[in-house]
Amino acid sequence: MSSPEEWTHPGPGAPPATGAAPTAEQVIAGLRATDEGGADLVQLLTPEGERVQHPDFDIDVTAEELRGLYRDMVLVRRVDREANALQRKGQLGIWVPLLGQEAAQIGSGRALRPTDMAFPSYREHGVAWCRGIKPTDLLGIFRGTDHGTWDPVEHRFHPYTIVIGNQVLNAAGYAMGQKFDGAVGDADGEATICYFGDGATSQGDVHEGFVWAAVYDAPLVFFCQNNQWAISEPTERQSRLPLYQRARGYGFPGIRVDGNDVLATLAVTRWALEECRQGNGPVLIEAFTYRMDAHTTSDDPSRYRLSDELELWKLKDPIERVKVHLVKQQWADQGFFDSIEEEAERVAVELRDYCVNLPDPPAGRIFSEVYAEGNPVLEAQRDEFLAYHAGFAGGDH
Ligand SMILES: Cc1ncc(C[n+]2csc(CCOP(=O)(O)OP(=O)(O)O)c2C)c(N)n1
Ligand SMILES: [Mg+2]
Repeated sequence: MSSPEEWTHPGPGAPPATGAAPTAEQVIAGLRATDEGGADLVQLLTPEGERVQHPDFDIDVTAEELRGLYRDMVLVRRVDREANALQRKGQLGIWVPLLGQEAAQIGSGRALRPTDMAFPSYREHGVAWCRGIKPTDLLGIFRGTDHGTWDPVEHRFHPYTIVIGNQVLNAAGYAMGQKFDGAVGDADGEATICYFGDGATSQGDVHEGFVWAAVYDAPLVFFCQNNQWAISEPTERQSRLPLYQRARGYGFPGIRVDGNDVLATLAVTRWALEECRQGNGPVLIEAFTYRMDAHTTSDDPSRYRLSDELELWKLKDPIERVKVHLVKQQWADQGFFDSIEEEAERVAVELRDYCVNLPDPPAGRIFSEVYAEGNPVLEAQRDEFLAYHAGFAGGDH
């Protein structure tokens, strides 16, 4: 077997996928990234910017809506690049890039209604944008001045979760609550979306979340961003079959969408959320995409993947195809593109200024929101810590 599609879609007479381990050379060459996601991939906008039809998941978007999606993607990419640069300048402790995953995040994020709930992992800066969280509010966690700045109830966006797959359990419980509260069952129903990666699908928490959501018909969209890598581990080390097909074993639908296609992602996520609102959840979406940058700023992907893989995925860039389509349709002119660039620059300047001026929190802050009520052991630790700090020039910091 030579191609990843053959590993995962064996033809008649071929050995079953479970027996078809890729060779070391295939893994190192990153061949999986050269395919288009297989026959079942839902796509509405090709990498060349051509609009294609799909029998089940079509969508009508106006010129204004598409310009809006383009603006979202350009701005979150600019935020991402700026934050990455701020880490390089020593202004952030770490940054988790979203580069390449803008369409997966904006397409799904814009499918949500204000009443829906979202559970992110740690890379969902684009979804945060769609939930009305200011880019500056993302910085405190990565500068180490805050545990999480936004109000999860107000924004209906849970704090970032670093423990891989753990938010799937939180989301399953939340969605079961929506069901028990009777918030599900018609077009006005509520739904929950939960974001996790391809690597997370190997975690026990994700399996448990799938089981609970399935047997309680929870209104939960499992949104897996298959960006082909879990730090240095390729998807071949997570599964012997395409991830969306896992859903079948749990008894709910699984769909693979082109995660670099904002229209297809919007259409599929809207459909999945609607299914959940009506009480037909859960649904698994596998957004087939690519992590174009390092796992985090602490990672060096040149140690484990070849640059030709990245070059191939650059041809499938999620923003470029929308730009090409807007131009072809004459839905946007140069003035529009220039104005978005100017806006992106303003957002970046604001982000920089905010970051370098973020005050250090008082030393006792890390003790203040651990328990709802007083705790003598923690208070003793806090007092000792504060006394230690007071021994330095500058005191509290
Ligand atoms: C329970 C747990 N195990 C290990 C880690 C270390 N870790 C952080 S990110 C990561 C890879 C996750 O890959 P994936 O789920 O594909 O998400 P991506 O980072 O690609 O978005 C691992 C193993 C962790 N944070 N939590
Ligand atoms: Mg991944």
